[in-house]
Amino acid sequence: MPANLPPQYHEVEARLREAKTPAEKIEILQELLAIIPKHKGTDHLQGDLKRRIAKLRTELEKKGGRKGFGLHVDKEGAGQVVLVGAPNAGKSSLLARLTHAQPDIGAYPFTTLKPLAGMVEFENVHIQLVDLPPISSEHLEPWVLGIVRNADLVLLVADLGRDELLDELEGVRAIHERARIHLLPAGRPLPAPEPGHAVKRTLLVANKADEPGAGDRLALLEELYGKQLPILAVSARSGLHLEELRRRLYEALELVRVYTKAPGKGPARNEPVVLPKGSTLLEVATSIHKDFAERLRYARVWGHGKFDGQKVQRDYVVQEGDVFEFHI
Ligand SMILES: Nc1nc2c(ncn2[C@@H]2O[C@H](COP(=O)(O)OP(=O)(O)OP(=O)(O)O)[C@@H](O)[C@H]2O)c(=O)[nH]1
Ligand SMILES: [Mg+2]
Repeated sequence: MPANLPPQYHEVEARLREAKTPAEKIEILQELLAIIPKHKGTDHLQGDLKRRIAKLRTELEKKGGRKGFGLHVDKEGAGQVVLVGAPNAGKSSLLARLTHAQPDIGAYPFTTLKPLAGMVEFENVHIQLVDLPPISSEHLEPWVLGIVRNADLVLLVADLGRDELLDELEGVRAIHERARIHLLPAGRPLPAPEPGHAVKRTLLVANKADEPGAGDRLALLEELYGKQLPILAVSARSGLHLEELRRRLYEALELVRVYTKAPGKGPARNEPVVLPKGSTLLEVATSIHKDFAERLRYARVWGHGKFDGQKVQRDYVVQEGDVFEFHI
């Protein structure tokens, strides 16, 4: 063993001997990995720690831990957004800042082992945000990409604190491309995917904008990625642009909010019906209740494009902020 290990290493290593469950051991091994200095002299030790982590993970999965790992995250709210990125980029920190979820956050890579969802509030809309294990060629479980494939929007998280951020981003994109998942810019029309391929609206979130040198790295990122993906610099630590991020999530999901009212009453402003842009009146009614949709004759609308109380039919394409009074 190399002699230049910091003293904490031996303290943490002592805890490893006490650890009982594979999950505890993984956690401690990850801490050790974070502590050791990264240079040629520790290559062997780093490799050894990584191998032990991988072995324990396999053990956990065989024990039926997989069930609890949730290979699928049920959709909730107005849309499902997934946090995707290299290890340690700050995905879990963003989840913690934007929702009430309480993920594990660590100063070392591979902290997150399973998906965790929380709800982001934007005005009166609830959007589901799902934290995932990192995307890395060192270790990647196939179900992670399965969840990405099923999501409505991808937040690709880059780490402005690291000089390697461009290589890491390329790595993450390459892994998706190999899995036939194409990360395309949010805010532009999505082409229809070829059979067997998936196209995902993507927003590039450049996290850790508070780190020294972040401005220069952001400039580089904008130069190389600015034409390919919309970029928003944020800091989960300082809170910079997190409110803007909430709005961008809503916009990128391409939704409309409409309201319902009973005759003679005001609209229920805190309970929007949220549907994809381009939805019709019939789809609004169906999302409320199927029977109701079948019996729908017409609605009166209060909104931007129409005069107040104008009658509209089932095929009317609803607009942001429309208020409907249904008649059956
Ligand atoms: N300076 C700074 N540090 C941050 C920021 N966001 C997260 N961090 C730190 O970065 C480290 C990694 O954060 P996590 O949120 O665990 O990162 P992750 O992407 O979930 O990591 P994995 O689960 O390993 O993929 C922690 O030490 C965080 O405190 C930020 O905006 N600025
Ligand atoms: Mg994490």
